[in-house]
Amino acid sequence: MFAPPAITVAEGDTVTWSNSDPVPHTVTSDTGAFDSGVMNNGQTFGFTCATAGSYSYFCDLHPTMIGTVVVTAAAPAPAPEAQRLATPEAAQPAGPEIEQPAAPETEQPAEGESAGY
Ligand SMILES: [Cu+2]
Repeated sequence: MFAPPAITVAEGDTVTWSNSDPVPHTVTSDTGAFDSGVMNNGQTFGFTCATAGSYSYFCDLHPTMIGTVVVTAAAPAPAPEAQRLATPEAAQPAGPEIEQPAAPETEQPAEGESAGY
């Protein structure tokens, strides 16, 4: 079996399968996006996920073995204007930090706890 059966990666990542079984397997895309061919024990196969999408695959020798690679789109690069506005000055705090006193409720004992009898 493929483990894990489903994996999510980002565009540009490479997924590598390795066959740790004593019997041969393949990693074969349902749509022909990739096909490892027969992989014997210890062999590996890598697929670079250049395009976002969902890629179902199976083992050509054991068609009940199935898996999915979900490729998410890479985050868009920041616009040039946004980069110009992100100056070091804007990122610094405006002044000294002010410590907030603890809320009084948390400092007092629960009501009735210190009452005598
Ligand atoms: Cu197989």
